[in-house]
Amino acid sequence: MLCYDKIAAPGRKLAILIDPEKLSIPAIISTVFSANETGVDLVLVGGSLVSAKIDSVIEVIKNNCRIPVVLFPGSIMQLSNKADALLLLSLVSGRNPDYLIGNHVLAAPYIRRSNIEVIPTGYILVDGGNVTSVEYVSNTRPIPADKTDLVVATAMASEMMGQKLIYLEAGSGALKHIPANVVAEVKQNISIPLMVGGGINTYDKARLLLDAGADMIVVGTAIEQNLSKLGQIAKAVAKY
Ligand code: 1GP
Repeated sequence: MLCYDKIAAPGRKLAILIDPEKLSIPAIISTVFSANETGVDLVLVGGSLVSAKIDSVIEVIKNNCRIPVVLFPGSIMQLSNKADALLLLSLVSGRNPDYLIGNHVLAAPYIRRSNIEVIPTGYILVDGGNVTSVEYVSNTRPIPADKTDLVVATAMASEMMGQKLIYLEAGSGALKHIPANVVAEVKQNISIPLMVGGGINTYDKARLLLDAGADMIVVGTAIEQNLSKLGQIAKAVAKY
């Protein structure tokens, strides 16, 4: 099954984010075991800094679980042909051409040769109450969280331009997750799947955003800090 079909399948889904620079290999193995037990649907791998060990991290993950592994690259230095799929992120909330198309041009021949499944993704950064790595590194401004109309229009434009997935991002470690009303409005105005991440660190927040219409939520920092949180958050995704 293609990773995209998994994301687009009906029902609530949970992805975890593993940043190779933030977790040791033993910690990654523990995380993956826990992900297996809690029914995690997808493992995203990526981060803001260059990781020399991205290939080996993906191999470790794949050797310890059967959950699809999807690249979530912070830069072209985080590509790998070991993963099952690639979120080809276009940072459509920003106006930095490198993150809209420039890096994609540089990476396209490598991506084509690697034969990896490509998922074109409209990546929308919304203000989460603090300056996150993605804002700083991409040198773009997030959309203010109360400008729901701008977030919705950005998501609509992404779909019209051919993106197959929308990722609403408050940024890793965001103080405030994407507001539920923003998730709901975006969901009502697009027909492609919706992923939501950034600052989701409790069952209640996960539940709120899934109830609002997120097809898949992404959790990173919470489980980096306390792996036992994964079980709690996963309950919000329990298949009804
Ligand atoms: C970051 O959306 C992901 O790109 C996950 O965010 O680390 O805050 O869970 P957190």
